[in-house]
Amino acid sequence: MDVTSLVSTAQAMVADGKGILAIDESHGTIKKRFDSIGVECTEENRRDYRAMLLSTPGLGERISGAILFDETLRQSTADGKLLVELMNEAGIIPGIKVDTGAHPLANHPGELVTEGLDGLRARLKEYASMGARFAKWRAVISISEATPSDACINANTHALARYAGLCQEAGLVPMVEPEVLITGDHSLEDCYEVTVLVLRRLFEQLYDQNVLLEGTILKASMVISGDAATERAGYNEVAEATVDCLLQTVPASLAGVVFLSGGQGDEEATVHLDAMNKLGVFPWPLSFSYGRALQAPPLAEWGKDPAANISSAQAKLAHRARMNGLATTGEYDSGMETE
Ligand code: 5MM
Repeated sequence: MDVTSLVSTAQAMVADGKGILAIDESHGTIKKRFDSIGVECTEENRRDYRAMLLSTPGLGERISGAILFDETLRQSTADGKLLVELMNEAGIIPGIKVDTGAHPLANHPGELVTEGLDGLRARLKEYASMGARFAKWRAVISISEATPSDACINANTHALARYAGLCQEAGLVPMVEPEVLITGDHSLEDCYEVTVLVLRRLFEQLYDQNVLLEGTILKASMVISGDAATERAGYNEVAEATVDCLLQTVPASLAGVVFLSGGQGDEEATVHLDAMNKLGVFPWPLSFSYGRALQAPPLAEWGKDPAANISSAQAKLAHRARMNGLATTGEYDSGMETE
């Protein structure tokens, strides 16, 4: 294991003022996004959309890395430049989603387990040879009266730790993502309780698999009320509960924590991150790895006219990246949204 390189890549991913752009949608998910803007989901359109995002002028000032889907890592722009090359020139670290999706967990109705360990060692070797420097694996945990079960938490955190070990063996920084879903009418307190259980189990499993935490990034969900809860907690409550939950569970040696947006509005996700970073200094940087919360405005703009709206869509992405970059140091203010 090349400890020095893992640690320096992980630190670069959470450098001050920067975060991660998640554009690793599988074909089914990107189709949903394209359907929402009336664009056909072809390989060429997926390439053009993602190339448009990655070639945003100055993106590397606020985006340290981007998570790609397998197809994107192999693609070149319309004029023949590999997207990985374009990213390296822009100072954006290439990452890759390596799980093969969440599937029903046997004997546990409504619960999912993320698959993809079979053949992973060979896939990681190939991805590293193609220029990927970090990898992501997402597990999903749902909250309801009957879930999550211990079996679901154990199976998912065990897989995350096995994947993380294989990543480090291949020289890739693992980004471990145990997403506690926002879907449901649960309270902030319910979310806190489940997230503590999941993160405790995750770090036990990472420890068992000898995973180097200094060369690992946690992609966490915020502690937040369910999207159908009648009384949803406010920004400061979310920030305080999330930070408290992390302090209870995450070892100080971890390189950094980046949040997913998980269905929050784009400005809402920025305000939450900023509110956490305004609370003080923590053992690890708190940053972002948003998919929808970074892409919603540029996607909508590009969808109006994909051929003509490249610069205006890029301006939307650059703005959200800047707002979130400021939130990583607690320097965001909602007044900046209209500047
Ligand atoms: C960008 O969406 C990612 C891929 O999702 P699928 O495998 O379901 O197609 C997803 O893993 C994403 O990286 C994270 O969930 C964070 O994205 P959000 O939109 O929650 O910030």
